[in-house]
Amino acid sequence: MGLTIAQKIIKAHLVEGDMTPGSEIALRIDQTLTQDATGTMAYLEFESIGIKRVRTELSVAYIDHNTLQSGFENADDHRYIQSVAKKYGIRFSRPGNGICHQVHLERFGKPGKTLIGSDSHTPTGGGIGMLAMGAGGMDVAVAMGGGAYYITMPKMIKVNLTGALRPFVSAKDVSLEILRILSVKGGVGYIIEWGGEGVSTLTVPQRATITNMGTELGATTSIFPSDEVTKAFLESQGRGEDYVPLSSDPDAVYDRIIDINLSELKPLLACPHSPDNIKSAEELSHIKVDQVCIGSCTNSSLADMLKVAAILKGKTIDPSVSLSVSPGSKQVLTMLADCGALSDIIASGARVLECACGPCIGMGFSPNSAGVSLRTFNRNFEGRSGTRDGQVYLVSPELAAASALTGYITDPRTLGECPEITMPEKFKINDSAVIMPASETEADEVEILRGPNIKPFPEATPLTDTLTAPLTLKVGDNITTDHIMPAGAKILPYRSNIPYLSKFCFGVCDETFPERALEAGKSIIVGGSNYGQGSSREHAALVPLYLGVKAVIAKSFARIHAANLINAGILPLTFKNPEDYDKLTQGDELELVNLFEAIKTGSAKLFDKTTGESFELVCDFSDRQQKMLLAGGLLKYTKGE
Ligand code: MIC
Ligand code: SF4
Repeated sequence: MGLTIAQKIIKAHLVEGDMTPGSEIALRIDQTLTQDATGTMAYLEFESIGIKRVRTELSVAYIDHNTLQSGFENADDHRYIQSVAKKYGIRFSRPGNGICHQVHLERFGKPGKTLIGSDSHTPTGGGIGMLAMGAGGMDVAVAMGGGAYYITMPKMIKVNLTGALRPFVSAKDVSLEILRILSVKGGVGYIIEWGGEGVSTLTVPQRATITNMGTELGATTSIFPSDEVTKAFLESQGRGEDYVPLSSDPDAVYDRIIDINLSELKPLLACPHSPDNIKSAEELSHIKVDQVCIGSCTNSSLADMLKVAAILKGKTIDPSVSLSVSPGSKQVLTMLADCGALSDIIASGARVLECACGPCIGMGFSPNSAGVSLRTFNRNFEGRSGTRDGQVYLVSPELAAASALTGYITDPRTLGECPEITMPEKFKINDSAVIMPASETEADEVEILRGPNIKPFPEATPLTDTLTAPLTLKVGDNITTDHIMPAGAKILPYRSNIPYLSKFCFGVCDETFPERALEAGKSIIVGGSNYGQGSSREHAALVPLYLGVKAVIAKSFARIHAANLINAGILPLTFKNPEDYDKLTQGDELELVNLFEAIKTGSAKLFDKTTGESFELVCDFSDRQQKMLLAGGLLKYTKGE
């Protein structure tokens, strides 16, 4: 039987397990990336493993999230990460060099390689034919130490593309269309492979926009073939030697095939507050816009910025709109400046921000009260923008620029002729903002610089046979890690300080939770389906661990968060009968007995001491996960404690 592209890369990197969907496999990891909001924790964990040098082909530490530096905290964390990178053999991408995924695509990604990153949008690398996955910081730490990365062997969806995008229709609209078809849960347990004759019409940055937002489908990752377009992209980046062709076998088998005709797509928007709440621009043209933000790892390539500049050229934005533009990398910004397009953007009235995540993670640029904000980003979860009642719509750069001009949601096709952009044959290469590590001989002399913001991470305790604890919080479906551990300008600087962060845990759902959990000492959380979707932040597991959460019972879990819970020694359990969810009430006293036996057999009994009812739970863990839970989490298991 033939293989898909992803299966070929998996086969070439398989160190344990067999490739039967649903079973656990271990993969050798060629490259890792971290960003600063998850990086400090990942490097503290790496240090605690006690390895002298990273064992990957390439590891890069990016600073792109916490660049506001409104106090000493971030600057200290950046220094810490820079010193760790120097000592342990990791390249350090300075603040200002750009958003990790954009820079990685430009300068480091290689077709056919495996990449894990402590950021959920690491699948952006699938645009260049990498098997790139988001992971918790601890998993990245272990991979840097040469350890394998464990995942459940995914099933395969193929999206068969035909036709070509029409003027003013964008790769972002392809992402929104697949979200409309599959929903934020539809990709869970799958790798999404993009194929068909339409693929050759898409550039690498367009493909990367699509694989980037595959994260919003809950997919393990998304991947494109590596073809002549990939080759030309690598050559334009001066990296022609990194090219290898990659395609699926003609008889490769997919679990599901979805057809999308690119020629039939039109400009779309994801409406508040979920990336799968899709409507067309035509339907929403009456909505007044307060703010427009262009950038993020989804839409900040040179081509995206050039399109925006061409639409804005010679025009002024509507007086009631505030427009921000954040180019994805220093390379993009420099080239925009060199060709004059940056002047067109500035002249239109836009506020040009630095090459970083910025507004996407609520680092400034929060909308006004109940403000309508159109963003070329990938997530519009409630409160993520920093304004609790902000109404965030996810859109293409073309739609964003058009709406900034009119002040209303505007189908860019109404602007008339689509401006042509010319892409350069060669990109401007200047890697001076990537600092190389010390050599192995000099590494011993490098001192690690720790600031007072860095507090030790909480340690998990080994599983006990009986767990009696109150249900301190019951939440609904599609709870994101932004609900569990919010980000934003006020909180993000404390990513290295779990005790402080804990005050904000579940703040969007129930501000009283942290106090209640601490008072209870031990507790259990109940959630609906797709619990923990979104960001890879392991803080969404480490902070509950700090607050004494021992188990989360849900209808289903998102992949990275379930792994983070187990890594932190917290039990993720699912209801055998999802309707039992309705029978549990916040405040009930719950009990789980014979847990040692239960994790072996895969089924546990939950006893509700308050109502006297009992329920069946599924606790389907691999051998390795069972050992991790018994040891008290991944670090203790890795260190053999
Ligand atoms: C995000 O987009 O939510 C983030 C911020 O990039 C996160 C990582 C984090 O929480 O630090 C992600 O996507 O994993
Ligand atoms: Fe940064 Fe936003 Fe991309 Fe996350 S989604 S990596 S915050 S740009």
